[in-house]
Amino acid sequence: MKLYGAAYSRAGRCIWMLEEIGQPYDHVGTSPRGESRTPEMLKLNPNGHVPVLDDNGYIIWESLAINQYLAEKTGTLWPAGVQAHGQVAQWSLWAMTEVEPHLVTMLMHMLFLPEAQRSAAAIEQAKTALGAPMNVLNDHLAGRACLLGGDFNVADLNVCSVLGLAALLKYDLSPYGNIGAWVGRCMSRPAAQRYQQKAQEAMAKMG
Ligand SMILES: N[C@@H](CCC(=O)N[C@@H](CS)C(=O)NCC(=O)O)C(=O)O
Repeated sequence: MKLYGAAYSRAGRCIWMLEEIGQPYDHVGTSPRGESRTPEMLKLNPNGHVPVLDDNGYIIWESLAINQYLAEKTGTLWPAGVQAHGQVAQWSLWAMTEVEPHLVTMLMHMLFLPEAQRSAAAIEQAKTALGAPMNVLNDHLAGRACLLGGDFNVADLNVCSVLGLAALLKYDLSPYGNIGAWVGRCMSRPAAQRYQQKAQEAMAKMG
């Protein structure tokens, strides 16, 4: 099993999953400056993005799909039953489509774009738009320890790892008490701590 992508990038989501599985894996930490677009990498993922997982010649990309594949393949954090599998896909796709774009807009305009291209209006618009899905998640978590109501599973890992971008932005979770408590529980898992450690080390190396 070989995972490509820096631990501080979206590949970190899959590192968290691989750490939960607990089997040895190889990690190739590509730099964000073009290393995911070399001819070799484009053969693995024609989008030029990481993460990419190479499981003994079987190639899969898209961070949350990789995690779902790993969960089903190993039976780790994989709930039983077709309806639960539907819920895993539902929450993972929701996080990727309803939450992540707003966080990415904020990230770009708060941290990544050159100063002259940053827009306070774009940040405000994204923050406002994010309120709706955050309320949905906060309401859903009322009286539930985990997304599907039972134990922590890959749906929690996927959604929580997308919300990890909010931590990077120091996004105030205090209006969303259920989300804050759930994120705290998810991130205190030993595998999540190991992933965070790797992400911090990779970030420090990048300078
Ligand atoms: N939806 C994809 C997004 C992948 C993505 O955009 N990855 C970024 C790193 S976080 C990347 O590879 N950027 C380098 C590039 O586009 O050259 C996923 O979740 O895997």
